[in-house]
Amino acid sequence: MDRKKLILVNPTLSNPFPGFPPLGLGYVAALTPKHWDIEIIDENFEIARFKECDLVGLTGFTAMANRAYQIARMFKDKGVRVVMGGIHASMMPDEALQFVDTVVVGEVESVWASVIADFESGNLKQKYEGSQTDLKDLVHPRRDLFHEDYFCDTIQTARGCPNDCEFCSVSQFNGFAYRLRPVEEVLDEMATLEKKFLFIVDDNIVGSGPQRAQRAIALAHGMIERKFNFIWYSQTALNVADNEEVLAAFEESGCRLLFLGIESEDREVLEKMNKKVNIQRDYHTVFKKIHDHHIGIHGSLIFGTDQDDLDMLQKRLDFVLESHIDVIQYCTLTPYPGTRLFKRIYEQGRLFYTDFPADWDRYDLTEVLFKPGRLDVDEYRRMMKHIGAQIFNRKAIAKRFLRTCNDTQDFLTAFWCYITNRLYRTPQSSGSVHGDKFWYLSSKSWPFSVYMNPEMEVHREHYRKTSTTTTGP
Ligand code: B12
Repeated sequence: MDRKKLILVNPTLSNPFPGFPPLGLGYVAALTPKHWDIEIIDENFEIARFKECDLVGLTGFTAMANRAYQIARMFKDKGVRVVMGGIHASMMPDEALQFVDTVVVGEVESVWASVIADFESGNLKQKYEGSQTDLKDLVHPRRDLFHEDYFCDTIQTARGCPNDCEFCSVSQFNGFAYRLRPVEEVLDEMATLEKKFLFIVDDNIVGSGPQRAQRAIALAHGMIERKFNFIWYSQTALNVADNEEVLAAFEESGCRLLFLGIESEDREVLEKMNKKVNIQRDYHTVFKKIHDHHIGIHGSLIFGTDQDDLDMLQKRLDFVLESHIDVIQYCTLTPYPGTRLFKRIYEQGRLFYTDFPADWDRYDLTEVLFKPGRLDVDEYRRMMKHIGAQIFNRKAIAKRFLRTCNDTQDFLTAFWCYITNRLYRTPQSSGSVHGDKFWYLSSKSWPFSVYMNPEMEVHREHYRKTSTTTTGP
């Protein structure tokens, strides 16, 4: 059979810190038949330029959609067919089809063989709908194709989320049921990993309910028994602290940082978001239990909700500074396509920018995209500058470092948290493409600035200047 060439592209113009490899593309590559040569062009490291090939596959978050469409045009102009998958194309397939030949909606596993076969027989269709994959016997992503400079490995052990937070697109994309990979299969895949740092990309590693907790414990125990010695990080929810055994197993297996969607300290805000898992929980008790296991807390907060006024924002800031969260990440409430939030704000006619796709460039969690309920937009922007300065000034970061040392009694955890806080000081690491950002910032964050590729910086600057988003308030 004739050899063919597939180029997979990870368009990530705005991220100067190449933190995590594009796992989705690793899966696409793993499912591609052997007579195809595959190359990943990863814009975390190099600018995508035209190269001869038979087929191109693009992935992309919403904020990267326009860059993905630019790349599609570059290849299509030279007669190469382009397929797009991933979260944005799945939520906006008809939009994507204006720029690419084919869209894969949802998970790729059930349809990629047909995409390739149809391409080879000249019958490539416009749309393929992937079903929710049975995670038993899942292929291992082709990590050998990822850029060698990634400092950590990533792995996925489950898909789907039963929660239905208004702002989140995960359940729309992966479904409401947790689908779990068998623990032994996950451990077998972990055994192939070479890096010391591991990010388990699950949306909630402990899920909900005792059965899921037992599975999380089994996974951690397996990591201990097989002596993997990873230093690992994952995303979870406040219920992680419901079961002491989970935290003990996580600690022993090398977990040093957990991402928690805190969102807000205010009950009404949480109720309106439908963030049920946070309501009626005592944050301080949860944080203390996690810290007692030498694990740091990477807490994510949302500002700009319909309930917010200046007092509420000040209260959230006071909470976040005093709450013993070790790494603080915050954003402005962003209505991503496919979410109930987008539907509501769009139907209420409240979106400032509706020239899509151009305006997707603004969907990086830093812009004010609609008027927060009780605030004037300028007032909100001023307040957010103040909040950014309070959270990310050098003194605040240094103070947090000392507090993390004290809370976790673990220097590695504290150092990791310190570095991550420093990273959030950069406008780029907030994922922003435009100016007028709230991140309080210097643009260099040792030691990660060493990864910055000057050519990429010039390219990003050019993209910022030529981006055609509409002007808002
Ligand atoms: C890990 C993760 C990250 C990591 C790394 C991402 C990376 N390099 O891939 C980090 C921390 C860097 C990150 C950053 C951000 N993230 Co994030 N992230 C995730 C998370 C939790 C898992 C992603 C993942 O690896 N999934 C596993 C892989 C296997 O799934 P997948 O990529 O979807 O791929 C499957 C299919 O989509 C498909 N597929 C994917 N690509 C392609 C390509 C082709 C050609 C085909 C055919 C198929 C295909 O096949 C795969 C297997 O079925 C998701 C939530 C989620 N559950 O997906 C959020 C998520 C993707 N992130 C989200 C957001 C908003 C962000 C940020 C903007 C947040 C921020 N500002 O901090 C930034 C954006 C950074 C940037 N520069 O663009 C949103 C995206 C919403 C949207 N519409 O854009 C999500 C969905 C979370 C959410 N709650 O809504 N993220």
